[in-house]
Amino acid sequence: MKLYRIRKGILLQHEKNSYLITEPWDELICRDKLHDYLQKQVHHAELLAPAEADALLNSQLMAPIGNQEVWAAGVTWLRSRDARMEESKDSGGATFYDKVYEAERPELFFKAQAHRVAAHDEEVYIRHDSSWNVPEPELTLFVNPNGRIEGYTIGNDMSSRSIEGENPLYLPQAKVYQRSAALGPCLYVPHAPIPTTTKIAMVIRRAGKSVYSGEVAISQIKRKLPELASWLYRDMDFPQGCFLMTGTCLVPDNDFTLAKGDKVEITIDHIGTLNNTVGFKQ
Ligand code: DO4
Ligand code: MG
Repeated sequence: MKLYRIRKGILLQHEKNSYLITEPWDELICRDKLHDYLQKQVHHAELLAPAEADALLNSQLMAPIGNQEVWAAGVTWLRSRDARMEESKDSGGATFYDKVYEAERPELFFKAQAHRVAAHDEEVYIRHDSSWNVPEPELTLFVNPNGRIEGYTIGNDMSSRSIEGENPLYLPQAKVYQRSAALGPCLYVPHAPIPTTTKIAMVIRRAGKSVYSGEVAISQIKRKLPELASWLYRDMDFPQGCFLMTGTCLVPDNDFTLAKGDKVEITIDHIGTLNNTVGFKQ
């Protein structure tokens, strides 16, 4: 089942049908056993004609987030560890990435509040004071207030490699700024955990031409998804639940940096495709 947050309410897609739900977003997604609850809603909700559902999705789509915080895990894939070790070798910071990849405690960092998050088809930003910028395509968990993973969405953890590479203590500036995160297009709520065969793919296009493409299966992640959620919920409450980006596996070569106008297309099996254009804060 897929939940799309639209200005008029919530559009629920189930077996090729679309329904309109008017319950508040935060209240709905925070329910335990969300999939079972949604299955019951199908009998009460308003059925939308296909053309009406398409029109709503094309004109009213928002990021699938209400009052939740967005957090992120880092260095959960070998490729991310290696890229970070390379970018920080001159600052002497490389060893920290190596250590955290092997450690029991994962790297977790605060990423965004909802007002800094871009929706599908909106612009994501690069910082004016950063010379080396990349998107990070990440499977993103929705963890409810009781710490249960109830849904999944696609996340883009936009990052400044020049700022993080200069000094790992600059991580919050490399990671947290206006529109440094994108989420969407929907919240996917399956009846069972997402399979490990699920693939994450990213294409970056410049002036219509592909300048990067890559694909990986989530089976290659170093840590278990519930393990990441349970570390995040240690000694912290999330009354509205929380979105947790689970780390990147696809990192363009070191000579690549994003430019204004680039189109970033991230696809995750079962969930869909998140499209964003790169820009700057005005
Ligand atoms: O250690 C810095 C951030 C790592 C990260 O965002 C990732 O691995 O995806
Ligand atoms: Mg990341």
